[in-house]
Amino acid sequence: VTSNQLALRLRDDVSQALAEGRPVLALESAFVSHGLPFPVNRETALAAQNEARSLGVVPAMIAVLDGVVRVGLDEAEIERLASGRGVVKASCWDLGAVTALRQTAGTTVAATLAIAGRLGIRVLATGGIGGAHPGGRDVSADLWTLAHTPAAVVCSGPKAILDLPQTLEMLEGLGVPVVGYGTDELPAFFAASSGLALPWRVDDLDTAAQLMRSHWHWHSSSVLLVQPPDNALSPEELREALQWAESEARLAGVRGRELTPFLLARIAERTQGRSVEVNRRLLVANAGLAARLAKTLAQRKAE
Ligand code: PSU
Ligand code: MN
Repeated sequence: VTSNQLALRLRDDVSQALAEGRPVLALESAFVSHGLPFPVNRETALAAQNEARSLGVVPAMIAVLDGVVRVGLDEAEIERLASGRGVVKASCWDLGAVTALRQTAGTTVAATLAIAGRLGIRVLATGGIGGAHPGGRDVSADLWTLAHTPAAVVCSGPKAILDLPQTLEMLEGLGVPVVGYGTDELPAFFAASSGLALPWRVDDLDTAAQLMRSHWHWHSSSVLLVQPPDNALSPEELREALQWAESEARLAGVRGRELTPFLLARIAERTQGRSVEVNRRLLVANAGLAARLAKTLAQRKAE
């Protein structure tokens, strides 16, 4: 489907699945263009897609290619995002510009959610969402977009580089439920736990789907379904790497959309790639959980 005016193109398998009410899983693409190093980024993207397909769910990685909003990518297109050359990172405030100016962009959770939401794709998987950075001056657009888009976002919590208590408080204030999948504690992306108690926990997908349907009936925000990584960094290793990364960012004066990629890259350096391995595994695991959730939601709808 191509609409010149809207510069939107859905892959055939995605538009067919949507038309027939079969489950579709949205995948963000900023982790490919800006989150992980090459070639782990490409392999992770392909593994996440395969995970969804093996569960009978159509993966729809969302990105902007030459100014066209694309929903569902093939290998060559993922390769292009992964190579990083001439690829920008687009959040919500960039969306109009990257399309009008014919740019190529990996989309953040916020931008991906905005697009998926408009198309009626209700489940999105990512590694970790953005949130409030320490110091309070930088807050990700992810939070505000979650606040007004009815979707399920499966992740391993907010990224460990954030002020987690503040991010959780903001999610509460914005009316975005954070639900532990088999956990009582907020996972912290690279770490299995943050020490922060979650308001709610579910242990099966039927209950998760029920919770979401009820939530969306009364409110139009996203629900975060969170699960910890199974190969987390130790708290000490993470704390040390994080402190170093933050001081490097301060020294280099990095800010704005560069900050998250900069911190992730420094942490990868400091942990000799162990953080990359955690990130890779949790992205694939989250795609798997999200795909099973998408199936459960589609079944319940059909009932
Ligand atoms: N998850 C990952 N790696 C990433 C991201 C998420 O495992 O790189 C990206 C997401 O796209 C998220 C973004 O929306 O980082 C947050 O960026 P910012 O803080 O600039 O909003
Ligand atoms: Mn930011």
